[in-house]
Amino acid sequence: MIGGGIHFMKYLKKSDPHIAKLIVAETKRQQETLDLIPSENIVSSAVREALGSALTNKYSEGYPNKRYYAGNAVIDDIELLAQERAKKVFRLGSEWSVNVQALSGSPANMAVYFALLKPGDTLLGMSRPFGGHLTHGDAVNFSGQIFKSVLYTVAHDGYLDYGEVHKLAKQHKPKLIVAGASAYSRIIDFEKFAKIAHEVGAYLLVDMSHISGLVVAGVHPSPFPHADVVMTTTHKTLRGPRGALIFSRNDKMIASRTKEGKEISITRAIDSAVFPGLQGGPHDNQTAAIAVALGEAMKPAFRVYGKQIVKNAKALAKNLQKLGFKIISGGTDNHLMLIDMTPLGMSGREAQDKLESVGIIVNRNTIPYDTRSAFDPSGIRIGTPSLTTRGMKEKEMALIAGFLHATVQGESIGTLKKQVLALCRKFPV
Ligand code: DSN
Repeated sequence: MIGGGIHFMKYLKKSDPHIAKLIVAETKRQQETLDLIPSENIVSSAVREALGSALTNKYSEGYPNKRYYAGNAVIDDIELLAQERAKKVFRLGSEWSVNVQALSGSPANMAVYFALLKPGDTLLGMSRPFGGHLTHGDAVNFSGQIFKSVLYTVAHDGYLDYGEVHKLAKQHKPKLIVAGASAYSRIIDFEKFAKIAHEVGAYLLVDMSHISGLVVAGVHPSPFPHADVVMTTTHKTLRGPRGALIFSRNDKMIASRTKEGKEISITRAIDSAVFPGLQGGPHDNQTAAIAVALGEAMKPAFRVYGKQIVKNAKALAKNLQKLGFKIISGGTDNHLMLIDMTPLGMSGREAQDKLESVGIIVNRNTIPYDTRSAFDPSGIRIGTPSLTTRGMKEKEMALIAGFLHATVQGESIGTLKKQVLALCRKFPV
């Protein structure tokens, strides 16, 4: 059965069969392939119902109890509940506030930068080809164009080099240090980042988008004891709809942008940067869906889920290594890993295409010190959040490692495709 039961897209199928057909095709693709892209996940039907609800019809510029349009009493309750749950999930005290309106991770980071920095200020972030994110100061992104970005890398062993971060911070005196990654498989030591930030008088932003579900589950150290601002997207290991949360310390002050430059909390500065600085009306259906996902993340089952993501990633890495794959840094502590495909005689792009032909979905990725381009890099990035949501465990990771190996060895595409499909059917979305 495709999608959500007999009523699935009852109206859409009638009113716009073309789009309905495409949605069915994509749903089928998701059901019949193994998704190893570590930033993707599968949301619950409850999250999807909230996303598809009447809340999409409302405009609610402003914040709870301070809206510009009438008719927002219910929306206020929803946004306040989302905030309350976000703080509960990460066990935060009254010194933390949270903004739930940013539309996704990049606009959320942009809001943080616009709140804390002025154009031309220096920020220190992780270099994208070494595992960082575009918005952490990359030259092709606003973050590397509006601000002076200085980028740290990882050492040749694939681990973060905190000595290098310290050296660059002392040399460039950034106003903001960004800790967080999108292709780094090891624990990030937020305490070390905070020490460096304090020494040079920088704010510390932790972008925990990739690992926030692991933080909830207690399988990655929490950034909250150390950071001034913590941003997470809601759709990765946290398993919610697309969106973002910006947590900030409401007891830390900054000069406002007004002529008088009076001191305001960084929370207020971030709220103003989100609205009216960068966005108009929030997506209230998305806010409700985030609240639903946070409600799910509060349940004991989510902790089990987060732990299993890491167990599965470790099992996958071990099995792949046994089969001769070269995993960057020699393994993983979290939900993902990078594989250097060049010893197997292919680029990341070739590997991505071959794997897709048998129904295994990965993304090509640069590896540290890559000599190839981002468009045709040396590696692939794989992870386990989505497979774990489907209920797969260590046994299936061994099977999947075997599929990856057989595929890159050039075994029969038809046979492998059938085996992948059989596994997908055993663990339906
Ligand atoms: N595109 C996301 C990822 O794959 O990590 C980050 O924005």
